Amino acid sequence: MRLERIELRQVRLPYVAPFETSGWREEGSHAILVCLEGEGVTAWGESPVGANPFYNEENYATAWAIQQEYLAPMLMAASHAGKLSEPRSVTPALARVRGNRMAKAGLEFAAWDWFGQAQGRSLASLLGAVRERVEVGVSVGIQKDIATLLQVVDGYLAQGYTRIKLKIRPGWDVEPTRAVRERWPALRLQVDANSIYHLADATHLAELDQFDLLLVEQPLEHDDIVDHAKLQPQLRSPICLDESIVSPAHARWAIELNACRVINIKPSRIGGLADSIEVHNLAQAAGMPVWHGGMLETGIGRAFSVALAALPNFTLPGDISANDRYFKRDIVTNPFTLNPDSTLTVPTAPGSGAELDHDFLETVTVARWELRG
Ligand code: SMG
Ligand code: MG
Repeated sequence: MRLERIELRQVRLPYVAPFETSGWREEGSHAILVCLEGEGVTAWGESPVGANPFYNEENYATAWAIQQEYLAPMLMAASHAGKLSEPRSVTPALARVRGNRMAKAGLEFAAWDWFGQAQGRSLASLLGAVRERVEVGVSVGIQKDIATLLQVVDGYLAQGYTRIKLKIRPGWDVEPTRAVRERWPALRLQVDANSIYHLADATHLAELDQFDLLLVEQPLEHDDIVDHAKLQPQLRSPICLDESIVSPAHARWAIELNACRVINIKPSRIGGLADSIEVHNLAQAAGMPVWHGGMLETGIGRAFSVALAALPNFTLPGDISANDRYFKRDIVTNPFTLNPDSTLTVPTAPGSGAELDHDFLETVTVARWELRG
């Protein structure tokens, strides 16, 4: 891959409804899109960073700065040094920068799109996908009361989604989960705490065991593995780690310490698709299922999620809903729509398969920057 130009764009794209978790509320996407151009190929990736550094330590402003100051110049230099012969060369080329994984992921995703297009191969086939459709569900944010929650869940079930995740926090955990479970006894249901509890809350968290949950996601601190290993034996529900698993090494540590029974893979949190495949493979070797999380990606990032989720050990439904669950109008002309069996169809076109709506993208771009090689 010999790059001639790298472009970054900040977008602002309102959600159909605000999304509220245990620690923050977001009104719309603040994603940074990355465009790579070279050898006649134009490729796109996405860093699905948020408005604030409340999910992890990154936000749109940190990613924007690190990409301009370090990552884009490093990628350009590696490309001109002939060091980018395959998409897996991107991660080592950016390794000198610590952390900042979402910032890196946008560039890494775009490189996979570039190689897919250049080789006439779909992203799914490059990644080693084994499925043509992937099972998906919806992550439901914290609502103002239980009646509203039941209405919102009912709406998603009516659309055909068959797995629901509830965001929980102290004061909005056992009762909303009970209400949903009582109303839909057979629903595939799970909860996500986004790191709001502490090990001392173990007895309280064990109350969730009565609801036959698929998993309890990231109950404890965002960078913890050890306390989760102490919590898991106190719960019947499987613990799933999200925030804590930022690299293949973190996945190995969690597996070795029995800190979880399931891993949520978000390639943006892990810094790219190459390391996400590593996490997938480590979990598979340990007999641990994984599923694909979501960062409310635009249509660009969503195409990468659907392709990755088609790998064999993604055996639980992903937080990868159809584009219209997030945006009234997305920045792609080929949004994903939900199949009647609660799946999305894996794209087969070369590269990621996302087709940009260039005119609409212009209207939602709030900043742009470019580097020429
Ligand atoms: O993309 O549908 C989606 C959202 C899935 O709940 C979701 N993501 O911790 O898993 C998670 C949260 C993080 C959201 S950050 C705004
Ligand atoms: Mg989560």
